[in-house]
Amino acid sequence: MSRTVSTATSVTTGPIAGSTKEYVQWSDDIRVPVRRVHLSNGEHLDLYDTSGPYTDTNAQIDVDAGLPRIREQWSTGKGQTQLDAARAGVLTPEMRYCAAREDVSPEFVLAEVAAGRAVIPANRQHPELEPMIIGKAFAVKINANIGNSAVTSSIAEEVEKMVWATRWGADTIMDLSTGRNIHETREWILRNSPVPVGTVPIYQALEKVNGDPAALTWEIYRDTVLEQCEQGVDYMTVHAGVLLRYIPLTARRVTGIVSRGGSIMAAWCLAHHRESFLYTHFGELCEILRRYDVTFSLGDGLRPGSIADANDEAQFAELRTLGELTKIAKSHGVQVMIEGPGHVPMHKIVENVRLEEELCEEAPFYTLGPLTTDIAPAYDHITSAIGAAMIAQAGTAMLCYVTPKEHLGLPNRDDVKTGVITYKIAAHAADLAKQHPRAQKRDDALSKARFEFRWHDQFALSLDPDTAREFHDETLPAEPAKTAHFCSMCGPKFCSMRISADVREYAQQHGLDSVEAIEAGMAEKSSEFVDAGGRVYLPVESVTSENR
Ligand code: IRN
Ligand code: FE2
Repeated sequence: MSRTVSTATSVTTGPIAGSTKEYVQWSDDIRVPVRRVHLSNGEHLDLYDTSGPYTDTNAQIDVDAGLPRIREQWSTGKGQTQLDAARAGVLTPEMRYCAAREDVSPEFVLAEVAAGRAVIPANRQHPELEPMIIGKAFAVKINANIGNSAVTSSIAEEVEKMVWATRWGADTIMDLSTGRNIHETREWILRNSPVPVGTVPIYQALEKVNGDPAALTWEIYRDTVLEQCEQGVDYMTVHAGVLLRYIPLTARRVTGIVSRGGSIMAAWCLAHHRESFLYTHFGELCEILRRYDVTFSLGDGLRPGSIADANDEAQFAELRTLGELTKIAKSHGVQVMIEGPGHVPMHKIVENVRLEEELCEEAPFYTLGPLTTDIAPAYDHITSAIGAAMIAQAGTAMLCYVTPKEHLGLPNRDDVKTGVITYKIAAHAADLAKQHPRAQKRDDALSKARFEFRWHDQFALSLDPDTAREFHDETLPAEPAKTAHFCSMCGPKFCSMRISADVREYAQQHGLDSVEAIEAGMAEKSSEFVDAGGRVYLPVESVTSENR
């Protein structure tokens, strides 16, 4: 291993409150992780789990040694990519693993991969990976971007951000490190990451030429890609759709080119007045990625960076080129997803999915939000989660998170958690709207717990049990309040949940069904009201504990 920098790192371990990490044995060679939520009524619910061994109390975590290399024992087809195998009708262990996690048949996974509607980003050199699938027929996934910049953050912090992001539900992470120690940072992240790791190789290539885009060459880029493939990167953003002739289309935009990779390639094209080397060498690039089964994430270098620029000619011209490149990549047996915007007002969101599917053969769409308004810096996790939920409902397969620091600075650990939880909400809301068969189970379990005042269960089933509990305990910290039939929002008298439970009880006692009970209860209340003088506001002295 080429790790020269010691991290002396410690990462967050231990189960998420109210749950344990379990493994469900699916077949001789495959056991899939679940987060098992234990409920006070003796029931339990198994949830999709992205957190790796870090939440397993029985696991020995040694960041220096890296995670167990589970895929080493698997007999993945020699020299075949997942796409090749699927097309040949061969079920790989990775496909079976994904099927088990998603609770669908392996044949269904195979069919979606073969059609290019789903991808399994799994570099042969990343044996620590717990494989996952990205496609619109499966649960919507989320990605968390981490990575240091030249100005801030150490390797240890980045490893912890990866562990932290996956703990809260990040399905993949992207290491967007720039500055020094890019290679070492990535090595530590990869050897410890249970989820696919994505990168944008042009960032490291740019470091190699001291930040001067004009000094980039195909050879420098190619060698960087090879270096990252060797390390085990599972998918790579490649901004190969930024063509020389598209650059003038951005001239009159409000925010020009906002993609980092897009602007690097535009600068290169203009400096040399030549077509992008990513485009002219695309076939060669396919052959490299194919050898490792690295998945393309074709970058949206011309995505809109403001509401004013959404769905413009530059954006859609690039998308057409990405469609052309999708076909080429697939003809080489390489898996592909397509990156999407950006900043898009709500009424222009669905059009993006429709066009992507039409132009790119329904390759999984992977979007950055989109932000639905530009006016809320510091709250762009919210402006973008609105767009993310909508675009995922329309068919986006993976959402790239946005943190509260978007446009403002590098996210810290708290921002990472906020971004992940916010995007889990968007993804899950979309799963519900798409009527994903398993999605509603969790809502139903939580609602039932809420209605029955099982506070511990409500916390345990929530996306962020720690914060839910903390908020509850701010006003009612005592243990008896964990079974009390109210919280401090409405107090004991005005709790709608308590009142409807009372209505049910009334019905049972009087042998009535609920509608009758409500009518009878209403009539009883109404005569109480009339008897008390028929006034909405009573004089203070007439208020007793009975009619308050
Ligand atoms: C996702 C969709 N569109 C862009 N992204 C992510 O943005 C991409 O996956 C990567 O994490 C980052 C690349 O940013 P630039 O280089 O396009 O700004
Ligand atoms: Fe932006």
